[in-house]
Amino acid sequence: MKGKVALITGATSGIGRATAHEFAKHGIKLIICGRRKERLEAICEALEKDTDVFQLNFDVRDKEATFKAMESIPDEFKPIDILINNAGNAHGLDPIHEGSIDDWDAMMDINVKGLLYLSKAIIPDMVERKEGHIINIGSSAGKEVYPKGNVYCASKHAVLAITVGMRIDLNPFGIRVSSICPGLVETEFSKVRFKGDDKANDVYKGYKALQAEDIAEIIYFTVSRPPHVTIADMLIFPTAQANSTTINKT
Ligand code: NDP
Ligand code: 8X3
Repeated sequence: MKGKVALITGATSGIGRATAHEFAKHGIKLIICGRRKERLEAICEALEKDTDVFQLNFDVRDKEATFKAMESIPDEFKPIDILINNAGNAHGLDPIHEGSIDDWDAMMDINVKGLLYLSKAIIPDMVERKEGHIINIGSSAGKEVYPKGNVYCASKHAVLAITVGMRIDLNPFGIRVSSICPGLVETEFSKVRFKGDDKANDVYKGYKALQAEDIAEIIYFTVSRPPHVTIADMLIFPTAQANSTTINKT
């Protein structure tokens, strides 16, 4: 895998950041993306001990900024071999009749449309080269719907439908497409979902949640399979979790 190039969205935190570190250990060159510039700079500095890194600071909701960012990638970081569509979050946890339209817009614009913008910017070159691997970060929330999960679950169901669609349409070109679907992972996810409310602290209490590094290792495993092997879809729970609503808490 040494010398391959991976672009990771949402690399300033959680699963994306852990994946950047995991890839760097294996000498994969990195393009790391996120909105928080200071974090990008600090992460870049840490990763540069192990590999070459280029940072891109943009909001995936912004179509023009996304395409402009992709155009600014220097030749040393091309072609892009691996795209990790990871940027995303839940915003709010409310019954459908009480949900905020701003939250709904954020989830559909970031988790679904942002993923599509990145894909549109990067996949055509993979098609031309008949090579590449796209990993979309789905969720257990893309496979089931839980109370008050409504629009977040819808956004992740969409990610999984897009993943299957990509695998079908890109099949003639030998491009691998995978979805990785975690259950509860202890990241900044709940801080974002609950907008800083103390409720976020309770989500990972009373059991051992997945850690971002657990998912990063699985993502590396997925991209490092031999070229004839595609991991189409993987669902990963913490041992204490059986489904979205069954969690063995002490
Ligand atoms: P974090 O909140 O820790 O990380 C989210 C990342 O997405 C950050 O790097 C953030 O960067 C980036 N991001 C969010 N919004 C935007 C935006 N508008 N433009 C660009 N980047 C953005 O959460 P996780 O690591 O947990 O989440 C990563 C992915 O994993 C998400 O798709 C999430 O849905 C999925 N997931 C998470 C699970 C969990 O339990 N934690 C379980 C299953 C799936 P910045 O703010 O700097 O822009
Ligand atoms: C994140 C997992 O259960 O909070 O996708 O939706 S969950």
